[in-house]
Amino acid sequence: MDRRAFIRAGTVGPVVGWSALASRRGLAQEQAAATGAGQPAGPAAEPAPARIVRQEVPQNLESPFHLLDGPITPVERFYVRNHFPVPRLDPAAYRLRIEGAVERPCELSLAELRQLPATTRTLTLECAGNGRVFLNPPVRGVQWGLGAVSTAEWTGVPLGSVLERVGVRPEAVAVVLEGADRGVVAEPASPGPISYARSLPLAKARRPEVLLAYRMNGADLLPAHGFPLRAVVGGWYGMASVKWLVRIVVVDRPFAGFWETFDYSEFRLRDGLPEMVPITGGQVKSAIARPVMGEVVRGGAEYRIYGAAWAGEHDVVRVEVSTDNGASWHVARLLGERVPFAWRLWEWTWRVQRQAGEARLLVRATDSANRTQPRDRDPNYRTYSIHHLIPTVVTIRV
Ligand SMILES: Nc1nc2c(c(=O)[nH]1)N[C@H]1C(S)=C(S)[C@@H](COP(=O)(O)O)O[C@H]1N2
Ligand SMILES: [Mo]
Repeated sequence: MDRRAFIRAGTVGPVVGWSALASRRGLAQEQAAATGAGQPAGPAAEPAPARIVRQEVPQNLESPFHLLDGPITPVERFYVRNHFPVPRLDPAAYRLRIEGAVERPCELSLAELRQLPATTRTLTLECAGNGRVFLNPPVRGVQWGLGAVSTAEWTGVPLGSVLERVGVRPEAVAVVLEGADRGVVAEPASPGPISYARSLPLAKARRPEVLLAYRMNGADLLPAHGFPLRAVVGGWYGMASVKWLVRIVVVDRPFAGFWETFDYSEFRLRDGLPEMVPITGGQVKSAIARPVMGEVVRGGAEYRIYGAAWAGEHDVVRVEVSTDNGASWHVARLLGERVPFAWRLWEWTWRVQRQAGEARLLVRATDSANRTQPRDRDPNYRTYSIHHLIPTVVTIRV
């Protein structure tokens, strides 16, 4: 199908609700541009932009989810989520300060950090606002489509071993991670310029999936991803993985910072009453990479539907696909091996019916904690943790 046909397929037709939503935000067009009109990339294809620009300043870039072709996202396709302009840190002058409820407060240079025993882990990061463009009515915030989620191999020092070196005092309960980036937040208004900071309960901070990383997919971090040092908190939404990490404060009471109260919080019902709690571990979630919204598929042919599924601190145990808007479900094949705190790719081969029309494809995942994606949106999540089922509507041509 050519580029114009693809755009038409994505913007007109009886699927008014979802298509109109996608086209209003330019999603179908961006997908068309990024795929080179749905054709496999080849010498004749237009150069595909590596990422979709959701915001120029500060820079927020979405990974083109439909280009998913393996468990590791190349750095040039890894999404970028910034609240403030990227700070440029001089690696020679860089120091990580560790203070608060510790026996031996200290400052560590990059060279000192790199001398500590390092580990490499494959960890998935997803922005808690991923999928916001699918909310109806529209809500404020970066209008992410499917691709504010990516997976990399992170190399660095476990935060737990650094905490052990400085000696955590018995009264400590949490660890605040602070970045070097600063700015004023307009809505909700911050108390003047603030830095980006998030806390972890001590128990999570000590877990082996929490790294202070300086390498990503085997190369030094790029400025946009936190050079020279960032946290990567496996199993939690991305907001906890503080970039440009310059200070760690161990605290003796839970930290109610801006980025876990005004922002990145959701409602939990306690005794029937809504209570605001910080967003932490990821929901169970899956998404279809191919076909894309509005793609034309051939009736009577086989089509390999594929995508990824992830489940925060848990493992994906089952992925099911529906091609009839949820009336019937088929168990997809999980690809590769289980990697804790990383997404799992899956596939299912669809024998497309020999009848022209439209099909609404759905995917749903179930995890090792027996959580399954809900069909509909839970309003308690505010504008975050979007993991209800999002249809991919395709056109069947015979
Ligand atoms: N210092 C700092 N760290 C940050 C952020 C930020 O704006 N400043 N954004 C957070 C959010 S919301 C996400 S989703 C991840 C994104 O990491 P990435 O840009 O490497 O994909 O970084 C987190 N760490
Ligand atoms: Mo995020």
